[in-house]
Amino acid sequence: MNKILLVNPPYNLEVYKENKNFSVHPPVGLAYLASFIKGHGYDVELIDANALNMSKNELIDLLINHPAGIIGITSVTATINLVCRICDKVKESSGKVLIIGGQHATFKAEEILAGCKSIDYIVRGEGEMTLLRLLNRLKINKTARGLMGITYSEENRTISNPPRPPIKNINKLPFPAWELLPRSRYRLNGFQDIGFKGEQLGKLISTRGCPNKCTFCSSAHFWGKPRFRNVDNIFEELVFLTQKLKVRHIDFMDDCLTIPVSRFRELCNRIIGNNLNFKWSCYSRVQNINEELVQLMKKAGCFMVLLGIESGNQEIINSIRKNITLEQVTNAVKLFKKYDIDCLGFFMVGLPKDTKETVRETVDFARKLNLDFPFFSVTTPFPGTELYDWFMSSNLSPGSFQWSQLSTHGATVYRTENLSSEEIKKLYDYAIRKCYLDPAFITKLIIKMIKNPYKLSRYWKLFRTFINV
Ligand code: B12
Ligand code: SF4
Repeated sequence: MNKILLVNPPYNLEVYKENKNFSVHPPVGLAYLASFIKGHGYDVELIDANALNMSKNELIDLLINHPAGIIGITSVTATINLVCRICDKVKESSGKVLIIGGQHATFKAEEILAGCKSIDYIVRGEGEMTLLRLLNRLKINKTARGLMGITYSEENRTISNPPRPPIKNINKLPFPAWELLPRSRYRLNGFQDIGFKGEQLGKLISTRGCPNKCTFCSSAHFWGKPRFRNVDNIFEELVFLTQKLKVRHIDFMDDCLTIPVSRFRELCNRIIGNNLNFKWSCYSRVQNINEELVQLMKKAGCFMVLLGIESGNQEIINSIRKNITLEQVTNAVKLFKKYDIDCLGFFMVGLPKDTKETVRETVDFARKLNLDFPFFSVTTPFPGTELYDWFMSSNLSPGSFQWSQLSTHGATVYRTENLSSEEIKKLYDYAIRKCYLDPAFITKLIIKMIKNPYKLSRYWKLFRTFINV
């Protein structure tokens, strides 16, 4: 049987020109695919070239010489150019079957195939079942004709088969194949890392999708109606991670772990009732946060929450359909701080209705909240979002541009009716300087460093990276 190799491309090094200060995350999506197809008898290997710090050329050599005849690579908008360059080189020298999947590939499948002839198949949307069905076809030399979820080329035509319905019961999926990942390489940045160091970091995702439909986010379009794993199933994975892999920090990657709140309460109580000895962090929304819930989270071992706040102006928040109020944000942050749970907040600069004034309000709000760390991004119209459709159909878009020009840390093509690309970039720099060079923020940072010397060098390096804008 043909061996299959799944690949996480080296984006830290090749896209972000990595400075070693940021996090290194496991590619959980690929690890899900690996365990699923392995469970169906396929011989699979996973190369996390990102974590292994490989260069593009080292990876290309490895792929060309690897015994696998089928290679699957993951892609998001930021990495698609890199993935296409890798595919072109590998195809040129080896003729292997090349499959790509992931967020960007899903929303831009036909465009990708038109520009990158070396890719054989694009798996759109949720990958497990579609990849398995495709491998089953390839095994018996059959084409992808009619295979749901696949885009491919046939006789110089690009064909997009109908989408595949999502897997109904995600409790039935096998857990990600951690055994195929270089576990000691994974770490979070200085602000999120609680000091257990690489080996013990675990990631878990218990939901596919999000019930909300923020205009800048593709989650609802990608995953469809949200599907939730049950507490028994999540707990089984927690036991596996903590007992078998000796993980001490679990980062829940759900778009919003605290929804639905009944499941979340049950999960916290299950963790409290069993001594698994780990701490955890998660993304949360602010609407359903109250004192009783925060107390429960603390008791269950939560040490950090990440909140999508986006703006400090209520009208801007309403315009992106975030469905939260500034008052809810303030109350939630106060409660998390009261129970000594670190609070990280995400903000966006250059939302469609933003003006210089509203961005300044956002920065003031971020400072007033007294977060442990405020993160800012330049608004970016990713395919699959309402923001993208708006941008592309407006007269603001330059029409054609490189995907690499869409960056969450600096606008080069994106602009709005009120703000030019240059103004957005300046406002982003302003936000960073104003927040990170604030004496109160620096004092807080120094206190944290003193409390946890392990973090000292990592905090310092990250801080330098951020202020170097
Ligand atoms: C964890 C996470 C990260 C982590 C780790 C990323 C990783 N490689 O796992 C970090 C922090 C590094 C990260 C960074 C970024 N991220 Co991120 N991230 C996520 C998050 C929350 C979870 C990813 C995940 O594991 N999902 C669960 C698994 C099961 O899903 P999956 O990875 O998509 O894989 C499934 C399918 O896509 C498909 N599939 C995927 N790859 C392949 C490959 C093949 C061959 C096949 C057949 C199928 C297939 O099958 C898988 C199983 O069903 C998602 C949101 C989400 N809920 O998915 C955003 C998300 C992927 N990130 C996003 C963004 C924008 C970014 C950044 C650009 C942010 C930034 N400010 O820089 C960077 C880009 C990083 C990069 N690769 O260059 C966007 C992507 C939008 C886009 N069009 O690109 C998302 C969708 C968030 C959102 N809703 O807007 N991210
Ligand atoms: S930004 Fe967060 S809350 Fe909004 S749709 Fe995306 S995942 Fe859901």
